[in-house]
Amino acid sequence: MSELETLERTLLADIDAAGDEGSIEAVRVGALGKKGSISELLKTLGTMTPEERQTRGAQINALKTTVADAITARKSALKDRAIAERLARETVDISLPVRSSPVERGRIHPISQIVDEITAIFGDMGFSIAEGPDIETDYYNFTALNFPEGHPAREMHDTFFFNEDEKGERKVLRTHTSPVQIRTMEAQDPPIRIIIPGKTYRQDSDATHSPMFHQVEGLVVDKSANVANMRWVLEEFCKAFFEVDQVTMRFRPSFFPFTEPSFEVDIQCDRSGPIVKFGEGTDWMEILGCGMVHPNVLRSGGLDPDEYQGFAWGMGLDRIAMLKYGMPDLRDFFNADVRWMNHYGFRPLDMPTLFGGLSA
Ligand code: 2NL
Repeated sequence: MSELETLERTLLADIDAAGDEGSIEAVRVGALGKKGSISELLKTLGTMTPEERQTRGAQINALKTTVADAITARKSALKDRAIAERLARETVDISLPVRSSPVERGRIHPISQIVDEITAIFGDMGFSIAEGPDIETDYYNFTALNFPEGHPAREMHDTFFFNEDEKGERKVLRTHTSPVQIRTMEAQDPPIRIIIPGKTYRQDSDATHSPMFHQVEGLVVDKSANVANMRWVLEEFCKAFFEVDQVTMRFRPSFFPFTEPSFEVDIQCDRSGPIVKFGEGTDWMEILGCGMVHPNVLRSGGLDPDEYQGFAWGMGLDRIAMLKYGMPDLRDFFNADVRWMNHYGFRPLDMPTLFGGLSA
């Protein structure tokens, strides 16, 4: 057997024996690499006579082609085998549950939950929701609400003012949602029964105050609205909201520029334990302010105070939400921390209703 035939047999046997892509590559380098056995043979062609080169050269090149083809075929076979093995090994467990949908995993922010609860309660009493702009004119935020120019109450609101516009007017971030009531009175004839949930702004920031906070105000205007009606509405609201059968409420005289008379309202509660309990106990907690709409405010809304009267109230939502759902720090409300939301948030499909329970 010639030297070339021996080499061919050895190489083909090595190729056959190579069990993975690493070893077949080693065979290729050993034969066809720069210093491989076949490459070394090709280098000897230069030292041969032309006749020798014709026969020997052809033989070496034939050997090279045979070996290269065998390597390619073996490589492809090994690749196929690897894929087949992987397919046999890897299985998809079609019985695994799919990841739940965002509708299941998402959470409703406690403030949104509180707004949904309050609108469910007042919606049931025949109120509708009104909304208005966060950026207001000085007129709607103050003047129309019976805050005279230069009155100290304007300063008390710690207002965020915009720079003067070309007309010399300074817009404000609304300090309460009351401008929406003025806009509603202008646009719609009594009877009016609306609640206004929304964002409000004051320059104040610490553990219990955020420069942006949430309010719900309410307004009733008709020909006979009175303090007794107001008291009933607010008591019904508190019973539904705190999910108790009875509440005891205390109406203390107070002052707001837009109401006369004005009251601050406390509800009786028990603060001795770790969480506040409503409808029992001997403590009082302030939850809202209210009053009969001031005649000047009715006039601002285009209504004749000799024909119409109304009552209104306002409550801050952030503190109420902290109380109802036991969240210790107001600042967490606005940190957008998904862990906090998973803990305190509400399931999106559990819409609060009076028949199904508000926060069950
Ligand atoms: C509070 C007190 C209150 C009102 C808001 C109101 C609005 C109009 C006319 C009359 Cl247009 N009143 N709103 C009335 C009384 C109290 O809010 O402590 N809020 C957090």
